[in-house]
Amino acid sequence: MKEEAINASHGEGYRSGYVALVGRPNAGKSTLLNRLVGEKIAAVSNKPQTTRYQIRGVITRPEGQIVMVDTPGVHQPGYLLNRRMMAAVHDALEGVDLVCLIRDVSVSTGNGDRYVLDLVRQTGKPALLILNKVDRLQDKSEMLSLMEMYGAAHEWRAVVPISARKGEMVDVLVAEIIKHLPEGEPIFDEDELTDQPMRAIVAEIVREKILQTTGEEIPYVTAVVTERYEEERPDMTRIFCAIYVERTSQKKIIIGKGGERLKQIGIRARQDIEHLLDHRIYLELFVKVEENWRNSERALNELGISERGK
Ligand SMILES: Nc1nc2c(ncn2[C@@H]2O[C@H](COP(=O)(O)OP(=O)(O)OP(=O)(O)O)[C@@H](O)[C@H]2O)c(=O)[nH]1
Ligand SMILES: [Mg+2]
Repeated sequence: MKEEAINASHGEGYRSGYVALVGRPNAGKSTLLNRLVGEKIAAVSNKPQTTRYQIRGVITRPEGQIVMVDTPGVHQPGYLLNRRMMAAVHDALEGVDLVCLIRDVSVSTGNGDRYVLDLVRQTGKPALLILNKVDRLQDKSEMLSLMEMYGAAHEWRAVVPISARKGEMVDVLVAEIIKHLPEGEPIFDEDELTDQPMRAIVAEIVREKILQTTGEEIPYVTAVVTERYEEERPDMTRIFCAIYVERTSQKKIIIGKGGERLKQIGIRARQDIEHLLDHRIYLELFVKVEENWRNSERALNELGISERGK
């Protein structure tokens, strides 16, 4: 009886599976994930190396379900933090049914792009090529040479030009991805959007606001952890987040003159978190100095950036 009910709801030919989004830093992976899920679950910024661990988003359609795994941008690791970020990429590639290479069409091809291409080829898994940021191209024919180059290097199941920011062609992309997944039942409940706990999403939103309101140096030395998350009433959550930096001078930058920058970070983060929770919150942020946390195993473990990249 139960089986019949499941078949009746999903029908034959329903497809589901895990899909990895890989690419260079800044290619627009997290923007695409948020767009497909319909909520902000991953931090986005114009600074490279924004994403630090795997973030899974669930996209459910009548034809199938995609569990999309967003990964850190591929880069050369320096600190232990960066080695763990790259471990997250390798781990994601191992665990998925389909790989999506996402390429920013508005920047020229470099060694990093060839490296990512090799990484995808080495998996031996079916792969899709996503050409992102087409809205930034004056002349769409510029894309032809990219298509030629990538087409000569690998046999793609499909090549889909999109704008993740504007949402152009993303429905076509979803349909294409589902087509290449194995037949199977949904992996997550329909109303689940991510496997990330709220505490982690909140920390990422705060970090995003820091990245968006500070200059070049701060993003790399900042980490955020939600220390307390108290659901006081159904319509009121109290959240306390610690912002880690490596030096007192960096702490001063984040706090800003008279506390102004930290206040702005808090206001912006609160708006997004309230939108996500659909009720008001109390958000308190404080800045802590932890020297060399990027090379500290203990600090990284506490921040949830584990060896397996999850
Ligand atoms: N014009 C334009 N900008 C985009 C598009 N998609 C993403 N961006 C911008 O590109 C920047 C990087 O976006 P992210 O989504 O953070 O990129 P990412 O690939 O997740 O980056 P990492 O996490 O650092 O690897 C942000 O400023 C986005 O707003 C797009 O389709 N068009
Ligand atoms: Mg990202």
